[in-house]
Amino acid sequence: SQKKVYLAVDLGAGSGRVLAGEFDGSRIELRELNRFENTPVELPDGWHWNITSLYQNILEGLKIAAKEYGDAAVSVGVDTWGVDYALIDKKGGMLGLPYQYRDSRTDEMMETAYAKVPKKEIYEATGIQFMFFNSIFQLLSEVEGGNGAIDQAEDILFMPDLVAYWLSGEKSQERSIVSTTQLYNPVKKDWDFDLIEKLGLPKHLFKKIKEPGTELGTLRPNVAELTGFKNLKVVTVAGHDTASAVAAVPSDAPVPAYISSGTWSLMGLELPEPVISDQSFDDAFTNEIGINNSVRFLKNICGLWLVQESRRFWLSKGEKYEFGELAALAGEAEPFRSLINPDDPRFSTAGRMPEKIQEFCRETGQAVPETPGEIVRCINESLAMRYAEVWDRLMTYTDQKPEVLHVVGGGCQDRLLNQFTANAIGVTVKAGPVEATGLGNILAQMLADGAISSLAEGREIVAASFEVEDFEHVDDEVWALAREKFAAITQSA
Ligand code: LFR
Repeated sequence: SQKKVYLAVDLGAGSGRVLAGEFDGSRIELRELNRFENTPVELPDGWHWNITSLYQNILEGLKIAAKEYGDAAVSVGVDTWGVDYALIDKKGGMLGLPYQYRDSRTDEMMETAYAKVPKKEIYEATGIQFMFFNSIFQLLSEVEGGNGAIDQAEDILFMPDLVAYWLSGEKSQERSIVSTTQLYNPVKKDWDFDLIEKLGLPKHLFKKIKEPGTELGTLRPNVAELTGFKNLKVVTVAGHDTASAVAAVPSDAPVPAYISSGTWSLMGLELPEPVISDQSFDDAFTNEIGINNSVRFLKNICGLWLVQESRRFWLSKGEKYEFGELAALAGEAEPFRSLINPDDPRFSTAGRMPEKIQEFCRETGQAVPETPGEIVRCINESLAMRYAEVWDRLMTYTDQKPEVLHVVGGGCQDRLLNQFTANAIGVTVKAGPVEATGLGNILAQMLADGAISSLAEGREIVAASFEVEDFEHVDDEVWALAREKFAAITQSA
């Protein structure tokens, strides 16, 4: 039968890509059409995303797709990282470059918010873990800072919605990305207007929420002409990258367990309903929304940001290392020499990463890692320790102890980390697919197009189409000892 092609624009905090998913009726074959770096820029008012440069790279990818596939291409969907947004004026223009979520303008905004609405009340309304960069705190900083843009804004478009708007001319607010704002109520399944009002945020910005898989239209005439497409549809997908990644986890378990591994490690369970309790508040678990209103009950763990930032630091000193090289060096380094708490706040901002890691080790009275191999070994072991800690908390929320942990996304190529993860937790790690996010994006389009009739069917197709690699746990007592050491260090630091 005739192949159908679905195009995925997938923007991560580190890099972006345009992918084509060729579906022959039983399998998906993925092709990468364009891949590009995502490098934020520092301007006098702070850190921003270079979104127009990303947009040009997206158009380049679409041009290649038009040449390659023409009318066989059905639609395009866009997913990105969460929480960030552009404010839009009444003519549809963007009011300033979107801020990068790690920018410091949200400093102190958590306290400002809690003075208006108690922390616990915000959690009960939204079920979202508290992170300084959530849209709730970014927007509050604009209102409190007397930022002119927020007063002029007619619309707010989150990053995937912004790109879909530039492609189609249609504005939307899609449910999965909306759920990352911490202004969405997953029980009411709508914006929490109570919360929005109490915080003094402009209510008119928050519109009717669209489902993933909604057709927005076709490419704008200018975009069609530029790329060479005639009738390419633009469809909302699960616009939050993590939602798309988890949609493509090749699992048929009733409660899939996963890590979406990239800049962040998003570790959690997929549940049918949100869990918002005193315990989930204390444990700081989040309830983000996916396709069919499924819930990603998870925690953000610092992730390979630690390696990305270390690599960037070494590069600035004239030492260039590929990720594979660093993994090899880490593999040769001495085991369990030093551990860090990956989620220590000092690691959440950019810059000086190897030095910050050394400082942490010094302060906690451990051997100080010096070489890139020692530092990346320390990061990998520490991440595995942290995964095990979060896993133990997660398991208190389900009776069905999962025997398998799926690791998907770019970070699942880190084989050393996969093995450490299996050992530290005592489960089988199934690694892959690498492009889960792009695949989840494509599955939402296939659902919209009727090529598949359920997400379960989509997951079966993913499982049939892509290799996953199993990592069995090695039950060496050094891992149990290391976990004790880790607990002591993270409590003392
Ligand atoms: C991963 C991710 C996480 C979100 C973080 C910031 O790319 O989307 O889910 O917490 O980026 O938006």
